[in-house]
Amino acid sequence: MFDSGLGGLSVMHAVRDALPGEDIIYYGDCLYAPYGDRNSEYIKERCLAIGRFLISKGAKAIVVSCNTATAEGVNTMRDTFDIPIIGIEPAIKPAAAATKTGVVGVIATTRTITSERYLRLVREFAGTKVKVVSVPCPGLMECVESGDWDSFKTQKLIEKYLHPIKRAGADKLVLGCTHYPFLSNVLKRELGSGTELIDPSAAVARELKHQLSKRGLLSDGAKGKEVFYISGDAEKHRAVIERLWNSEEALDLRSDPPA
Ligand code: DGN
Repeated sequence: MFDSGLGGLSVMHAVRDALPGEDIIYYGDCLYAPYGDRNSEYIKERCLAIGRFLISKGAKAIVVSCNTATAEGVNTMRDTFDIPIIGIEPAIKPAAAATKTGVVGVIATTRTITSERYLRLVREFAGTKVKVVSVPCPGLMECVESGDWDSFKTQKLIEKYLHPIKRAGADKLVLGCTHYPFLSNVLKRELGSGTELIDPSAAVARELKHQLSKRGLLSDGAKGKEVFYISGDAEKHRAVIERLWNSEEALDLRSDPPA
């Protein structure tokens, strides 16, 4: 699995729950983050470089646990590699199907919200019946990366980004960036109980399980291991990864390239 940083760990929790026997390699591309405001070519190149790295380490499938990288790079990865590549996308479809007020809010990176893939999702699943309020949120992923999950600064940023969504009367908030589930407490506090957060991580984990099982690739091991690779200096991120992954076991944390 990989993300431009540490947000993909929210998807990794869901994958670990669904597939307890699999070994997981997580690649956090912290040195090249954020992807959110980069151009498409840059993101595609990172996707290919990380894909090659994960396959060289024995990956039998890759989860692109980043909405931005999925929007820009998942097709290129599928054209290049012959293993299952599972992406993650803003969950417009379930949100549009479930909204009672007819208004869905989406928070994501600028790159995701302006991508062709995203615009197509909105056209296809919201159509003219459901109003989608899409808000790009520069700076929010950095709040997660720095461990700054509930500070005054983070609360203020969230208040600003949620304002148009609240004003429009949304009763569903789609978390369109894998960093944002780690901000759920502040998001819920700001929105109140009438708005539900929608996170597609569990659906991504189910899809991965389905793809592995279809190919007879499911592991029969009882307890899989986790290895965390970080581009650049992994130690700089240790404390935040420990909080986000929240395991009793010692982290197997490595730098790429090795320090
Ligand atoms: N976690 C990434 C996503 O889901 O889009 C975004 C991180 C970023 O590069 N801003």
